[in-house]
Amino acid sequence: MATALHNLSDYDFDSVPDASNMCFGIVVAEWNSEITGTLLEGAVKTLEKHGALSENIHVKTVPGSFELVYGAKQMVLNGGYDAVIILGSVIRGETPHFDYICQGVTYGIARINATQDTPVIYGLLTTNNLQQAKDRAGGKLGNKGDECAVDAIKMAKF
Ligand code: DLZ
Repeated sequence: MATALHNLSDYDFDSVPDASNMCFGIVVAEWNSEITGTLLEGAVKTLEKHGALSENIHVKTVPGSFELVYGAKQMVLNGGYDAVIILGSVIRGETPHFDYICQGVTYGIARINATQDTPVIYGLLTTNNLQQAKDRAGGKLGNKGDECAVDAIKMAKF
């Protein structure tokens, strides 16, 4: 489970299906945009590396991670996507706000996955500080965006 034991950008290239006929929706949170922008870059680059066409990758932004659930739901209900990816970064502060946002997003996305037919990939970084987020957004532990792209292709094929 610990990302410290696993680089988020490492995977077996040949195990990933061809994505050239697939269409993806990505919802990105604007909060902590330094982090979420890098997650987005990784996700798009990895989808394209596996054949996805740029015109078949549709990106929408929402203000914060809490809004990712609404964004994903709209994409699932209206978009005709093979898979949807959510990308956000929640960094622990001094109040319990962190826990409420993380729980809300996690349950919300799980609920969409349990009730709808389009897979939603969970790219929410939930870290204790900014450095931990940087480590997972193109830093020493790879890029969660890469991992989400690979998972989106595999789930689209599923
Ligand atoms: C309010 C808030 C706080 C304190 N922290 C974060 C954060 O670290 N990451 C994030 O994506 N969003 C944060 N937000 C904003 C909430 O997700 C949400 O946008 C607002 O509460 C409005 O619904």
